[in-house]
Amino acid sequence: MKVLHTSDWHLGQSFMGKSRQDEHKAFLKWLMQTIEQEKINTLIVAGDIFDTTTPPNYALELYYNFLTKVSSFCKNIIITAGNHDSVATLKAPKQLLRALNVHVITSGDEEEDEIIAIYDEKKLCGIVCAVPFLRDYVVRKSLSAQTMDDKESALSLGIKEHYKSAYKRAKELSKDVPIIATGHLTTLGAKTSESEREIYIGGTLDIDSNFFKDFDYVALGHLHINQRVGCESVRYSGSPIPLSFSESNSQKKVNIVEFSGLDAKVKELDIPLFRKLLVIRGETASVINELENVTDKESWIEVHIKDENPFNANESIRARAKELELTLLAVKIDREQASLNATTFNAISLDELNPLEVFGKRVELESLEDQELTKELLKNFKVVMSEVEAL
Ligand SMILES: [Mn+2]
Repeated sequence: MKVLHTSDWHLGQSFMGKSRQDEHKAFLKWLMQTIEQEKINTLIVAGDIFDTTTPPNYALELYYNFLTKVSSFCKNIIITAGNHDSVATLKAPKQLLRALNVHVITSGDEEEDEIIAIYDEKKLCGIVCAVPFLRDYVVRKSLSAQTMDDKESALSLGIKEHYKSAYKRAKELSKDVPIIATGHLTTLGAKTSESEREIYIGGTLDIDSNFFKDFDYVALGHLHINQRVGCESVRYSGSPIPLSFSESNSQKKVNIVEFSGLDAKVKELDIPLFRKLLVIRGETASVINELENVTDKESWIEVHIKDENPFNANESIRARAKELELTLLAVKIDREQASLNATTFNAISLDELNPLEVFGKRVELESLEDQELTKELLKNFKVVMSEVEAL
């Protein structure tokens, strides 16, 4: 059994108003060639296939065209839903895709069989416990009266039970072949980037790599940086393209996993970079100097400025970038400097803020005296935001 593990494609992402269509197209073409060349017989995509619950048509087209072509030479394709995916969107073509050897697991509820047997020439060679992003309603019910802390531990507990039961069912099928688990979650001690959305409100799961030690390989999604967690066989593949400027320096990879007996040997394979994201930091003069030296005009650029007068700096940097025909997507005030001047900090543009911060600024205008009320408003806004995102 030879497995290729990838995740977090985020097809259809609109990045500060820019489409990622060309990059995704190039990635899927590369992936298809890699699967063929490496003679992969099991492809695992561990969640966040699409960026939003209502992906644009071109993203759906990329997805279906890819699956149609790959299924002619890769006999087992396993797609699990992430927190960005709509269960309904992924589920709709489930039966149809089954005819192409594509297994789609969307919610992991009792109606979905997450245990997938992998055959090679009619011989059982592995089992995948295809666990998607586990939504609240699947892992815990009627916990509304409990406190946040209890909710969190109940959630961690529920998720752990879900994996234990999947492992048990896999082991009942065979004791001699490798058992792989998939997951879409944050494990303790893993590296995060700016583009992963918090999955569970205020929740940090009490799940570390040690919990997964029974599985022979764990194919994780959700975090966008390729990494091992704790041991060799528990890994995130990371996203195939940088999804935020904070990922601009991390080499994007897929993991190729080969087994000798139950032992997983993992090779990290570099994905070619199809478009550079560039972060330029410094004082106005040095930023402008660096902009003048950018040779790859296709790059997308974010600037962090250190300047006494950020408003003027913002204007002159944007004007120079325009003359140079560069794509400057955001100008921000250097974070260190921003926090130093916290009391006088004014955002120079919306680039600076996320929706929660915008709401925070709006609440500030009300000059509320009741601190608790302010806290409560922000918390509720966070809950509403996550519910909207989960639609
Ligand atoms: Mn993701």
